[in-house]
Amino acid sequence: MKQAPVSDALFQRAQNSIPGGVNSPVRAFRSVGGHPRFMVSAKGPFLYDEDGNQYLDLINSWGPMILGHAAEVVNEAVQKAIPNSLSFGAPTRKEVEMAELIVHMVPSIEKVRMVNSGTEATMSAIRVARGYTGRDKIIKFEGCYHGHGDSFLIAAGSGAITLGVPDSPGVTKGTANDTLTAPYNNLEAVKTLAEANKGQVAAIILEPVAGNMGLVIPQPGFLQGLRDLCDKEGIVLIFDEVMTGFRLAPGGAQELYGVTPDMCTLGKIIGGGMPVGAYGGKRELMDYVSPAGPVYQAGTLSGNPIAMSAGMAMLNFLNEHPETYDKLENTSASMVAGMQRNMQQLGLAYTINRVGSMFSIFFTPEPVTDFDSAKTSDTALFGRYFNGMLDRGIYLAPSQYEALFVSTAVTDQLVEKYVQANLEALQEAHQA
Ligand code: KE4
Repeated sequence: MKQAPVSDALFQRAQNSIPGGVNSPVRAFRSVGGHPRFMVSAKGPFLYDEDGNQYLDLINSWGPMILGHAAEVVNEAVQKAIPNSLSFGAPTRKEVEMAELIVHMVPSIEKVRMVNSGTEATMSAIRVARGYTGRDKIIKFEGCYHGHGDSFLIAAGSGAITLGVPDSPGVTKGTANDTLTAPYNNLEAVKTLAEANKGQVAAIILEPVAGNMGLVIPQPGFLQGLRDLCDKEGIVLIFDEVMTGFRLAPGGAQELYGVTPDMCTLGKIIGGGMPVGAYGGKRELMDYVSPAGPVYQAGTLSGNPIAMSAGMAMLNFLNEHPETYDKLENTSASMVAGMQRNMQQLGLAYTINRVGSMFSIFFTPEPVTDFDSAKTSDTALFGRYFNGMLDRGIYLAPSQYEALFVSTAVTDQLVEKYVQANLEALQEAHQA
């Protein structure tokens, strides 16, 4: 058992001044037991905590650190920008260059607005859809998480389901009434909702590959079916690519699956580790955004020069090195193949879903294609497995309902270390 007395003491102390001792709920380890490790540094594939423990990182800041931690190309860009002041609150050349780069990389984006988080991006995108269509309702999918905006905390995934509050208190009935939900991968259910609310649905928003109920893959025809339905009904199709953007391909899941939404939201990798979100889409939609149009949205630190420097360094690298995605595919496929071999050896048959460098193991033998099937997982067993991996220096997402994110810093040797730890942690978790 890796001891972490300094982290434990810090966690105790943190509870006096921060709700739950953390600045984002899923970090608190509530669903897996034990106490969170307080990190002091990270480099490449490794995290280092306050007690000097080293961990192979498979969260990578929940996605952003696709090149591993403290990537030279990003750090150099930030160090170069810092002496010129951290913020102006005025337009800069970098924002124009960043917007042009995103337009170049992301198929659906003709114009883009920078914000400071994925939550801001999704909140703003549905406001534009509502302003443009004059309609009030949105359709989201059970288990998808689009940040903590009121409209989305209905059947929400990620930390909301991890902590048992998929429908958060504090969200008004009026707001909740305008959010309709359907099971992921169930096109008929969406068509029924759209028919029953004809002319009232402004947008359908989804994670084109879901990462917030664990990893759930869109079934053949699902994304295209939503595209066709939106075309038919005049509904704005929004892909929330905060997780998948720049991760599954330079142009995200919309490039990988060849389905182009009307708008898309971005975050995580786009900032290279700095707080950045963005929403963009067709010119006719984005020209509704203030000050070009009537839909108001603003932000003091939007397009911040330091964040733009980090984000542009990251996106330029990914744009100029498409071979990065082949490397991530090979590494991730090797990790999952090793896990499959381990389960065969142990006579276990749990479900593993993977797309590119995102994957999840579900402690259920059922195929996992939506929220209900994800919830057949044994979360207590997941908790034991998680802690077994942590003890072996492997840092996983502390929830059954999250995806893992592989970075280019994971070497073949580290794949072997991961696979060996997986074997031992699976064995140990089943002995308890
Ligand atoms: P942020 O507001 O946390 O930057 O982004 C919200 C968001 C929006 N859309 C998708 C698809 C997302 O995955 C997220 C945030 N992801 C979670 C991880 N499941 C962030 C981790 C956390 O909440 O601490």
